[in-house]
Amino acid sequence: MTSKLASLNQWVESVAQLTQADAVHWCDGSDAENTGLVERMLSNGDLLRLNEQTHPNCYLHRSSPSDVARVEHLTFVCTQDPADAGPNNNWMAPDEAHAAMDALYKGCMRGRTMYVIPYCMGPIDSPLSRCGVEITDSPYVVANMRLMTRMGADALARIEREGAFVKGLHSIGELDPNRRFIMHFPEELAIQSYGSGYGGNALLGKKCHALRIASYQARQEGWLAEHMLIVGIENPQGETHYIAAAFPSACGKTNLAMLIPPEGYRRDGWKVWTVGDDICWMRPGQDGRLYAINPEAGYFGVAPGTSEKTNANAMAMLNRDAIFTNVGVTADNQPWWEGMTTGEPAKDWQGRPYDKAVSPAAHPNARFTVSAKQCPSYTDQAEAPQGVPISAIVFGGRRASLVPLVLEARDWTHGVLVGASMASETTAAATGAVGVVRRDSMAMKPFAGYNFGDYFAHWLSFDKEGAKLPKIFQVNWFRKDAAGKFMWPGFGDNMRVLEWMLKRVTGQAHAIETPVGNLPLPADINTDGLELDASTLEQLLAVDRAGWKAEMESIAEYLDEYGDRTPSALKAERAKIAAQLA
Ligand code: SAT
Ligand code: MN
Repeated sequence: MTSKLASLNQWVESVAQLTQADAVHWCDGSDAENTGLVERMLSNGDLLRLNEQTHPNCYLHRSSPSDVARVEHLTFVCTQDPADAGPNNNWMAPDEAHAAMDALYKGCMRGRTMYVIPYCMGPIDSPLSRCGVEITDSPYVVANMRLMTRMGADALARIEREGAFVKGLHSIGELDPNRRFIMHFPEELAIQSYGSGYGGNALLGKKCHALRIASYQARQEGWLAEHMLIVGIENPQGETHYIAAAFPSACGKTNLAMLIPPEGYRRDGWKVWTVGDDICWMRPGQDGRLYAINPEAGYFGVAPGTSEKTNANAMAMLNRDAIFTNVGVTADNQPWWEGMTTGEPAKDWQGRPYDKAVSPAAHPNARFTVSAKQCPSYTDQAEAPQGVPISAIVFGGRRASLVPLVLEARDWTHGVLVGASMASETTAAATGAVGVVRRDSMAMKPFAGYNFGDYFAHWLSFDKEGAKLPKIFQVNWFRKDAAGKFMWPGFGDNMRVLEWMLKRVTGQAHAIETPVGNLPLPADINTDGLELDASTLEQLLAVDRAGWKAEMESIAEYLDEYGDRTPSALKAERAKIAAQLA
């Protein structure tokens, strides 16, 4: 098979030549195709079948032990001018990167089948969607892309109509950490990845396309590609407001997107609808509001910590048609990970007999892949071609101290500063040290495909005549007390904070003004049925002036890292707050 698009056929042909693939398979996305791929992976050990009674059509993939997370130090943005990639990215000259990648790709698919995956990020019929083609030698990648994107014949038809697509080339190579690169060429709308089979390094539609390349395109075209979940909150009056929320990887986006409200809320008629759990593309609509789509069609979520208590919706969607990567298994071959409230592990993520002293059962970054439609809180608004209108944008990091439970930005410019100065403790989603606080602007540090200074300016540019922009908030679910214990229960109880935000949006809730933003008083947060002593909530909502003064100094240094590219309006906003704190 080939396509009706000469440029696509030529590219596929040239990759087949370079890689010397044994066979070329154009993916149509059909069930029959998937069944064939699964059979093939079951026979070569890429997949293991899980308990068919409890988990029909569920499979386990054990990745190479040194290939379990994104590799930020091996991820590059290759623009002609290094300043366009910015200090927030690793940079390599495009010619040099192409030469290095061509050398790696040369003959790398000998003895392997090369799969051509046409995919669409976003609903097939949405003007906000964008398409790509990933070429890969990994059937595991094909099976995951089938769950994570709209993949196959319909996507190919759109690509043939539009004539343009993002070119992604991926080979697992030898899975050698010393021969591994994730390269982005935003000016060519191209991605080249080699040597890793793991999620964000290999499923090129996700972080590589939908964030790094898309953020670059979005700047040129006047929209935003963000690392945000999208959730709808329906109040007892039946009105649904949509919230887009940015958190770094492994900080609870999936749980917040699928939140189950506390009992009292459910009794009163509050409901939560899941549109997306990781990526959000937004564009101003005719009416000046921002409209968002989830470019993905599935969830690639962190398994450890997911339980009936923390995310019952996720548990309900994971008992059929799912792929598990690097989880443990019970004696009767059910998936198992730390935090699960039932069962016990027999084997760890590497297939060894479970021994707590040797390793956790699941790798801390173990993942599940599943179609979004299997989530009980899924809404068909996720398929709406025009997207959903966004009422509030939330920025949240993991901060043991300083940042209060919630604060509201005074206006858009202040909100952009709040997002730009976000910081968070690092997690197991990327290789490297865990728990180190670093700046992670808009949770996009690993994902912005261009200079953060330009990115901040792009955010500010949305504040123009006729715009009806969402309110911006900052949250911190991760405050710890002196004993190192989390102070806020989080999970379903985060609904209490969302309620305050939405009532601010509709003008029904109270706030006090402080130099760092508008905060609720403890009495403004609904604590019915919550076991939390008054002094804890007071501390969670307190503004530590001395701490914030130091934070503002540190933010000034951070903004300076982007030199002239940092918009002066942002620096002025920071200076204003620092002066008020003094
Ligand atoms: O980058 S992944 O897609 O592997 C997951 C994440 O880090 O958010
Ligand atoms: Mn993510």
